[in-house]
Amino acid sequence: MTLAFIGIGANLGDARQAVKDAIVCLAQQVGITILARSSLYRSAPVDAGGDDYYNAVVKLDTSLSASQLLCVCHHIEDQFGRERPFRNAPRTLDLDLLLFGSEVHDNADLMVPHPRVAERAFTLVPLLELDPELTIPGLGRAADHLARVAAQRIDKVSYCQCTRQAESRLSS
Ligand code: PH2
Ligand code: MG
Ligand code: MG
Repeated sequence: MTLAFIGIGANLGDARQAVKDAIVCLAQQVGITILARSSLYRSAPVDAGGDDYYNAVVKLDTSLSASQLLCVCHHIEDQFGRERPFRNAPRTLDLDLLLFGSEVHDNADLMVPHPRVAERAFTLVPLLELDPELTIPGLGRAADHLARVAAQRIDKVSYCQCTRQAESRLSS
């Protein structure tokens, strides 16, 4: 069994709902046990256009290999209607294999750790929420990379919109 982290992102269609549904979908896969999920975050697009993204990270235990897990991720992206018209195009769902135990893979089909995992607040911040002591193979302590992403806008949002609406009704 291997401990892995998957980054989830979406900024097309009902992106907020897609991130939540993707976690349910991952949890239903054979060979995957979700151990924890980060908060839901809203973030400004990095190296990309379109609307703000919704992002989250899940921590899971898996009996799959890294390439099998990536294959499951791509299959789920397809089920969510993912299209790839150009690099970093707005997307209905993006599932990125961020970390797979201590494994390092560096080939065109499989790059783990994700090459930009420590350069982006939308992956680094939720990862650190799940494990403040996390180390990234080849990069050391994840927390040491936070300063580099400090200028990237990212805000924690509630998973449940209805609760917030109810709260604001009560307080008004
Ligand atoms: N994904 C990208 C490119 N830029 N920006 C944000 N905020 N969130 C993302 O998930 C994201 C991005 C490519 O996968
Ligand atoms: Mg991505
Ligand atoms: Mg991707």
